[in-house]
Amino acid sequence: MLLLFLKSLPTILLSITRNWTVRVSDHQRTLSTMEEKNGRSIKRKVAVVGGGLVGALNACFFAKRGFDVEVFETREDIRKAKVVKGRSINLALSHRGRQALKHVGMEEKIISKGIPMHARMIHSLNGKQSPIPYGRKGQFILSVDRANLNKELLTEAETYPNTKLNFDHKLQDWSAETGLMTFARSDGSNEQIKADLIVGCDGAFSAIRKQFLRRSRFNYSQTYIPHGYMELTMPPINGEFAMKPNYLHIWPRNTFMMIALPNLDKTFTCTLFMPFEDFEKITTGDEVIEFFQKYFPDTIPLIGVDALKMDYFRLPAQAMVSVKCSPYHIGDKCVLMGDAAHAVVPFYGQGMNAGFEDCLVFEEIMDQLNEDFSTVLPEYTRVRAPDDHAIADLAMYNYIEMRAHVNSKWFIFRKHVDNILHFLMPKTITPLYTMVTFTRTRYHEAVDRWHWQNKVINRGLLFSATGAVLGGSYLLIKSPPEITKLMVPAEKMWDRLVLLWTP
Ligand code: FAD
Ligand code: EGU
Repeated sequence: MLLLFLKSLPTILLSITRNWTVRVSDHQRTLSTMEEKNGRSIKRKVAVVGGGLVGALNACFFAKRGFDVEVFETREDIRKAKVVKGRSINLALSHRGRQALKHVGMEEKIISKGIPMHARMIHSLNGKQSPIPYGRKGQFILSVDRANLNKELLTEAETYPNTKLNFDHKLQDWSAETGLMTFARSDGSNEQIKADLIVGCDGAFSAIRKQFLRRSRFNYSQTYIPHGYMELTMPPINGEFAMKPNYLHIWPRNTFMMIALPNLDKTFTCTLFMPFEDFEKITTGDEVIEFFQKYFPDTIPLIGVDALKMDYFRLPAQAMVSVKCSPYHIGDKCVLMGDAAHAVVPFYGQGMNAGFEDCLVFEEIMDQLNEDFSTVLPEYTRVRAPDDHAIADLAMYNYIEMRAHVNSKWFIFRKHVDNILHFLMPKTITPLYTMVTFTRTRYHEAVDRWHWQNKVINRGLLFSATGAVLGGSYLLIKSPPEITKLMVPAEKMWDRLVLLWTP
């Protein structure tokens, strides 16, 4: 009897799960992708909301596991679109992002279209350029094109027979109780779709997250920084890059900063970071040139006076927001990843990298806990939230640090100090950016280690200073005749003090 029951269990389960999708659109329809294929076990349905960088990568991860994946994206298919509007043109891809891409077999394809950046190039006000390597020879980051990366990931997701991409599907609302989602189409119609798991990858202004906000014990904070950003294109000169290509170019100017990353078409995308109020002060083309003449004079001939005057007014400065929240899940129904879970300010070049690593961490937990959503989701929040919060804090910290007192001299000095200490004590001191950029050290552990290292460095400095004072005193006592020459007579000292005080 029991045996009979066990034998028929698959069939029973099958009939229960058969109608996993209920599409109730203007014309009600039910998807029937669930036909049994040669008795293959039925997989649950995962809806990935948002077909941006993290959503497209996540689709690959879930498809690889054999889930039935559907991606829902507001925009039209960017592979067919003529003009792609959206945030930043290129991004710095580093180790964490690469490891995630590698897991779905996409690393080679993406890096082959990336431009390695082995060092920063610091531009001083007087036009001097100073390279500061990121690390050893093999340590570099890559400048990748956002649109291309997104397209490649969507195409890769689509190669799995168990994936379906739905464009022109804007999530309006969803129910945490039933998992029923409502999408708006551009023709004014609505569609309702149900899934076993909803993965919210819909960016910093996530519509999925809205349901989280209505629940008790959900922590949420968002901060807009006073800076905005604007992208300017530096064209090639005589068919060649206008500056050295394999660098991340930086113009640190305290409250203002510009960064430039190379593109495959031999242009650079320059991103100007500046307080909104300063952006608003500049209202004419001549004022733009005047401003650049004062702070970024070396870039004027490279971008071009006319282009600069045009580019600056093409789009208003864009805002940057930092979002932290927890938990990342609701029951066994829904989980947030990428910017939807943690938007970070771009001052560590880690937003996408962290989002890609989210997918990889989720994947690792799926392995550990046998794809049981009811345990995987809480575990994911437990493991991942402290790390995402740590990178959000770090990026914000770096923003505050850079705008407070980082000019080119300070930037060069600090990076050299970091590198020298690392060279002297490679086992004890690893620069923070190295742990963040070139390892998969958990972000929160990198921060802990950084604090610990700073303590060691400060103790070392205190120790050296004490040693210097003691050693100096010893020498003075040992050879007193020498000192009388160094000492300033009392009356002379008085003159000096008076001089100091008189304006
Ligand atoms: P998004 O890229 O925002 O994608 C979200 C997707 O969801 C979009 O396609 C959107 O259309 C869709 N969507 C939104 N709402 C809905 C809805 N209601 N229904 C359906 N679909 C919806 N990161 C780095 O790692 N390195 C860098 O160098 C770097 N530089 C940056 C520079 C700047 C100026 C900025 C602003 C960010 C930078 N970032 C960088 C961060 C990076 O851009 C983001 O972390 C990354 O894009 C997050 O990807 P995402 O898929 O989570 O979100
Ligand atoms: C900002 C905007 C230099 C792309 C942080 C470094 C960034 C990027 C740095 C943008 C900086 C700042 C680091 C990388 C990277 C540096 C880093 C910042 C890429 C601490 C497209 N930042 N960015 N730190 O060390 O670790 O070179 O828009 F100016 S890559 Cl702000 Cl490594």
